[in-house]
Amino acid sequence: MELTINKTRLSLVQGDITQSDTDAIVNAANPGLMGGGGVDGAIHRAGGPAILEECRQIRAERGRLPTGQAVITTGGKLRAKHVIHTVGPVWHGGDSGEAELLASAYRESLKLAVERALKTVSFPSISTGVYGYPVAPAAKVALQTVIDFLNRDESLGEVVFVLFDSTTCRAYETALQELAPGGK
Ligand code: AR6
Repeated sequence: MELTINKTRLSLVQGDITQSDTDAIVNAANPGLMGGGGVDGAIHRAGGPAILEECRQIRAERGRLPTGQAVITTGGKLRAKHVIHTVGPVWHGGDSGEAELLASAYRESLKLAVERALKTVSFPSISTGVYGYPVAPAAKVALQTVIDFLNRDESLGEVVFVLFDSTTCRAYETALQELAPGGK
């Protein structure tokens, strides 16, 4: 499914984000930045040790990465030249600021991409795996945040959500149809 928001193509695909050839892919990391399971593990495995080495340096200089913030490293051996590492919120029932923190993770990732003059970015579904954020509300927050950003910033050419499984992909399609009717 894809549509145009202001000047930018926004698309939803099912797949493996490690195979994405956008300028950057976003990693659903944790504050330690030393890798983990899920998409984080897959990105470090596919990208090789150069990513972890840069994460180590960032960690040594800045300490742990707070939830909702983002940093950028090389993409190592990935097709994407860069990885933007962000930390989504752990789901605690929805009354602990989860939606705002999740929105911040998307916004800060997009800001970094724009600051580095990147044109294309892929996102996974941040927080909806190990961190337990229910996918329907997470999809709404993710898409609304990206749409709001693209309505204000015209420098990105394409934003892609690369969704690993069909249930997640369908949830994002449903949310996008509600937020921006007219996509195909
Ligand atoms: N491509 C795209 N999406 C993927 C891939 C892939 N290769 N692999 C998994 N996903 P999760 P979180 C999907 O758990 O909830 C890690 O241990 C997955 O199916 O990766 O933000 C970190 O180190 C799900 O839809 O991230 C943190 O400790 C989505 O990616 C913690 O997990 C997010 O699931 C972060 O948890």
